[in-house]
Amino acid sequence: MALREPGVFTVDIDAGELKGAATRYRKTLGDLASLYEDDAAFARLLAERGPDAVMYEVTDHKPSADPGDIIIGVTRMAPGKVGREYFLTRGHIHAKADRPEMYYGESGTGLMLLESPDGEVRIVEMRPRVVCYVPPFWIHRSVNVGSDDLVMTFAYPADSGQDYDIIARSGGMRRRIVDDGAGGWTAIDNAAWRPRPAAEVDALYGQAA
Ligand code: S6P
Ligand code: ZN
Repeated sequence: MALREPGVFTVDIDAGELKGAATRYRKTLGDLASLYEDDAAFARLLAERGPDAVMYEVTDHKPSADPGDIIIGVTRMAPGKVGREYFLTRGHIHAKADRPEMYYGESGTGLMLLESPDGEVRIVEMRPRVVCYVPPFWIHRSVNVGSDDLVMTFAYPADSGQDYDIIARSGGMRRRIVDDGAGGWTAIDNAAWRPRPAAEVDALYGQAA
């Protein structure tokens, strides 16, 4: 049997990347329209920084998409806010929804915002050396609530895939993470959020069979 060779990479905390990893993508301000509550604040930031401003960047090693294999990588997120809302990733549920993930805090302070298909919410505070286990079936989004880059290492099953549309279909995630007025953060209800139809929830959980 032809085995794969071991992979060796370096987590470059200052650069916020996995050195030696072959794949990389960036999400710019222009890519993230409609994720934030305050359209006017988003338009102002867009005018100020331009659509190509890098909001977050992922470097990863994807050896294959085989069941049982893993993808490992590093996410670096810039700090900042759109209006009162802290910078966030698009967020997703895994396309194979029963696939989990782990995140490890390297630098900066942030949150892992989690939402179950039936609308339960959990928030995990991330800082260096904190490991977050994202269980199967949880929608997950990272939020940078600090004033520096948030850098996290992650690993997840190689056949997971990502479904981004689940968040748009419900009018966003149920909670938004905003400035509490004292330099910290607080979670508020997203007024546009709609519960997922029972058939959609059942179809997701049906994937566990
Ligand atoms: C993939 C994993 C991370 C995110 C990355 C960017 O399952 O959770 O690699 O892709 O943190 O977030 P997003 O929501 O834009 O994929
Ligand atoms: Zn994921």
